[in-house]
Amino acid sequence: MNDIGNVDYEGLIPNNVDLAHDTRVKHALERWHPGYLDWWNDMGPEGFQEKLVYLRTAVSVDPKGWAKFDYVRMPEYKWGILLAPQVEERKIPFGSHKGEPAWQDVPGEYRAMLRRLIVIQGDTEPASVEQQRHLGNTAPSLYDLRNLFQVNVEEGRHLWAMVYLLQKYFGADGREEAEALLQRHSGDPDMPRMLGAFNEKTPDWLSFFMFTVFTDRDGKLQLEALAQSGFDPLSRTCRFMLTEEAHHMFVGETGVQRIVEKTCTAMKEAGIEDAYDIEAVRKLGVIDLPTIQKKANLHFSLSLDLFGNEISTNAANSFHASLKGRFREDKLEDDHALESATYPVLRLVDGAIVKQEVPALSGLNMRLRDDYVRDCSSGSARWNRAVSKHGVEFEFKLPHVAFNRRIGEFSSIKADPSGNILSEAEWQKRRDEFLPSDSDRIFIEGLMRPELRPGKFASWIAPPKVGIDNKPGDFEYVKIAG
Ligand code: BYC
Repeated sequence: MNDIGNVDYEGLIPNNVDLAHDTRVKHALERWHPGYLDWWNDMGPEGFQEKLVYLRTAVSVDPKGWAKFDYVRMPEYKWGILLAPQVEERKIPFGSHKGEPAWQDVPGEYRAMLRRLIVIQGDTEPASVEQQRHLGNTAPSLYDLRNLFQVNVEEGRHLWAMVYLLQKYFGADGREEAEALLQRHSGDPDMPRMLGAFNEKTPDWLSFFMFTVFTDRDGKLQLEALAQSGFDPLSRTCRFMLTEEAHHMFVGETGVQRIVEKTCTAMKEAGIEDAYDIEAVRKLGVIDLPTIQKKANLHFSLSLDLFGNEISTNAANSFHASLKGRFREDKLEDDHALESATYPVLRLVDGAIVKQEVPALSGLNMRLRDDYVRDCSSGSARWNRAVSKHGVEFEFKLPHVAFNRRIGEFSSIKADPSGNILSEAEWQKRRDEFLPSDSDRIFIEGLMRPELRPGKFASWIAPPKVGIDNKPGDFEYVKIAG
């Protein structure tokens, strides 16, 4: 199991964990598989299940050669169980077990805590597929349609990754949790997904791109933190998942960038200088920049909620237990125990937003969130470069962390995107300046018409600079007629 670079595709479930010799887990996964396929068919991409899609499949966990491109029907995708190669003699990098050999089995005392982390991670993966299931019907091109499906099948595989951990290491409770992951559904009033942002709708393609920029990036940061885990199978699983997460953010960042480019080009051609002349810009069949900013405000603020509360005993406990580390823990230079350290956190004190030093262990969610915010600014910088290249005066900005929050201290106040506290009445009056309004939604919905001819793109988005797998511009990424 240790150094397997290539994947065994012989059995029903491709894997590099020697499932063939692990009959208990193999049978458990085989029992779970039909329910998974039912879920995929019922809750996965609507309308394209029988189509051939040009997808990338992992065939090795070697970083240089792990992907193979070919036409596949999505329900026949090789989901599989893939872990990054084991690092020989890996030591736990943080927490009270720092320096001990990484655990190959679940430490009994941390069983419940570890299971909770794995279940929450697992719950987000199918949730995002559910949220995106109608988007195929309004795809702006075959290129984008294929990228959506690539993201979807990989989220499906990430669910497999968490289910494997549950079934291999958590016995009967793990099997129950694996079933429940298929029973909760995004937005279901009775059995919703566990975290707020995963019960929101992804109604249009701008939302999809923003989701992959901001919410998948939460995935990246959380996976980086779990990749540090003292529980080695979780660490190895997350390390492999991270290789796929990067592509999801690429889809989002370049998706928004292509929308911004199309808008700026159309504005310049029509001689429109004022980015806020929304009516004139919309008449060109493109999305005005202020509306794009409002979508970014919405998805950024929803994603901040995924980092939990400002002060969290859960986060402190899972760090102390060496289960969940910090972003790139192994690159940080401190004692990796944080027993006496402090960390500055923005808090609400007597109705004002102030920075306070708190015990570093309790502030770990915020530390991860700060790393996240820094990482997000690379996305908005990319869009701003596109705007300035076209000579348009406009700047995308990430809103303040107190803006539009539902989790944590700022959920009890209203703030504008600059972090000024507003009264409830003022918020109600100005809300549509900051977040997509009904009329913005109706306008965007009106643009969402499918463009499924090879090489063609909807009016509101520019073509990509290069094709997937270096394919030419008119490549048939999804065989619609076949
Ligand atoms: N919604 O102590 P606190 C991804 C709950 S995304 C609802 O601050 P903690 C992906 C919390 O559960 C990455 N409830 O929480 C992206 C707790 O409840 P209990 C997913 C929330 O535990 C795109 C209570 O409030 N992975 O991979 O420190 C596509 C107290 O809160 C929320 C992970 O998140 C919320 N937003 O932090 C596909 C990693 N926030 O237990 C995939 C695993 C908090 O008291 N999860 N609560 O009943 C964790 O590390 C932590 O659970 C959280 C929350 C960071 C999420």
